[in-house]
Amino acid sequence: MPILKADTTPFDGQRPGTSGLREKVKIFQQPHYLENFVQSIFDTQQELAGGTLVVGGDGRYYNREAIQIILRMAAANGVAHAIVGQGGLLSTPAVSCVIRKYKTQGGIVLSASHNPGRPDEDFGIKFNTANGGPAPEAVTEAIYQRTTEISNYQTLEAADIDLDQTGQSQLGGMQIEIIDPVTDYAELMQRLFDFDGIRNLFKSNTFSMRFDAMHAITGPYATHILEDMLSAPSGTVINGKPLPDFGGGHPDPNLVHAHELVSMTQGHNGVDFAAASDGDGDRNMILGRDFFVTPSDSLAIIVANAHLIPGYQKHKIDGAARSMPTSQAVDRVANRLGIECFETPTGWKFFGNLLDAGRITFCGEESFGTGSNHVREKDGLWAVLFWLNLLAVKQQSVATIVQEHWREYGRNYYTRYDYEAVNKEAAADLMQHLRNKLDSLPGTQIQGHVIEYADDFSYTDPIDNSYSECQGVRIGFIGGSRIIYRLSGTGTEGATLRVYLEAFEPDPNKQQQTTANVMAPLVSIAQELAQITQKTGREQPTVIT
Ligand code: G16
Repeated sequence: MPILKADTTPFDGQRPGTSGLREKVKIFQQPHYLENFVQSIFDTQQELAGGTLVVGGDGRYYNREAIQIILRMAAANGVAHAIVGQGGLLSTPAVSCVIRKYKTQGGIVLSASHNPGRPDEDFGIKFNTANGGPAPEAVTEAIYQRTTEISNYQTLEAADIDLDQTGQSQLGGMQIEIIDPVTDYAELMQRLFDFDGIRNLFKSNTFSMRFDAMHAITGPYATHILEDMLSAPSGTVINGKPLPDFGGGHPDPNLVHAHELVSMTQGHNGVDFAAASDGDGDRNMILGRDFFVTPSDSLAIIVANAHLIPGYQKHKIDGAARSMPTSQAVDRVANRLGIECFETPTGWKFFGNLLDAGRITFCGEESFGTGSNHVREKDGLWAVLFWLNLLAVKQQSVATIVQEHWREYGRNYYTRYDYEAVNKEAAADLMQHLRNKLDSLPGTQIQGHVIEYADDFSYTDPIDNSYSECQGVRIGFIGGSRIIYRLSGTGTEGATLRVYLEAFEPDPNKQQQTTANVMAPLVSIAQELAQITQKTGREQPTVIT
């Protein structure tokens, strides 16, 4: 099969954001756009030639077309072996699992995560390195630099591969193996959790659960693991069929977009436990009856209870890490356990070195992501199984587990305000305005609160000393409250301003207030400090989580 060398010219703006390159489908469909980015991966990641590459995506619109393009280019660029999920499907944590299990040289994940998928919506591509994790900044930057100077790419003239049959086939000099997307991942979960205990919980008839796959990738994973392997009643998984448009929904597991699931937890007939995952299966939302567990609390509770879970009870926990805007609840647990706790910039890629070096066992982010050293991605179903295992051991409700945790460690009230599709210049101006006054803020009072520190977060990786700056403005108050301002690195329209708010309450008698009430003063301070309405024209956020 002859290799074709196609001429091309660079596209602007192919620098990966928080998690890969995310753009509108129409941008990806431009001739050469995807090809330029993929060739830049092959040009900079030399070990892929002669090696093995994992390819899969969340099934969104353009997934199958993109996989055919990538496979032809992989073969033309000398990749020896490609492992592809059946139907082009692989969840993000499953890609990580497969890369690690088969010791491949990397993987390509096709997803725009929680962003909607339709011809007029979002698509994305991300390269994961041989450790199974998202490429670190040095790698994404090298790929980006290559996209700015690219002049040709290599492909094959060949018919499409049948992605729907498992088994082996050949494309030029490359062997392709289509695998069941669930098997390897399910085996890993079985090794970590007490499946017998969880099965007994489902058999007890006193426990009910719903898992919302949001018509995205976790449908087949959750159906197989929960209903087939763990004997949860059929119907436990809802919206379980992955659809290219996610059923018209927004596959973001939060209180706003997973409202159908939230309503199933409400009132006397509400289920005991509910969970949802996102487009590519790496996020999770945990709910009890009439109860929402913040992702930050979930991380803290996971670390505090790891000794109860088979996969984590044999060894001492190495340490924990959270992204900077994530609440400090986990810091309190780490402190009690006498383990290290790291504060990293937003982006799962920043956990990779710490996990590889054995400095942390668990990590998580406020953006509905939790994970451990079992893979190098955050893992939605893993978090759900962890909670199921915990419920089976403790035989308590979700609310009781969380409230007891608060009594013991204090409660970090937490909320996030997102202002989506804001004018880019206005958002940049708002951040600059904040940065300009950072030096003058410490020691001043605003609406009765004294500012203790104000900075623009930077991070030096303790393993390779790589340095990342301008990672978000932090304003800390005496008493432990914090306001953080960041511009999202995953949006595809204008800019998204995120405002993260946290208040600490050690007194058990004051831990049952509503988050909205407790946060109201901080919300008002956040508005005043950043002049959000004046600068963006927005009176209200688009989404509150
Ligand atoms: C990605 C990253 C996460 C990050 C999240 C939000 O998640 O992997 O580490 O917290 O984006 O990022 P931002 O605040 O910049 O939008 P996902 O699930 O979208 O891949």
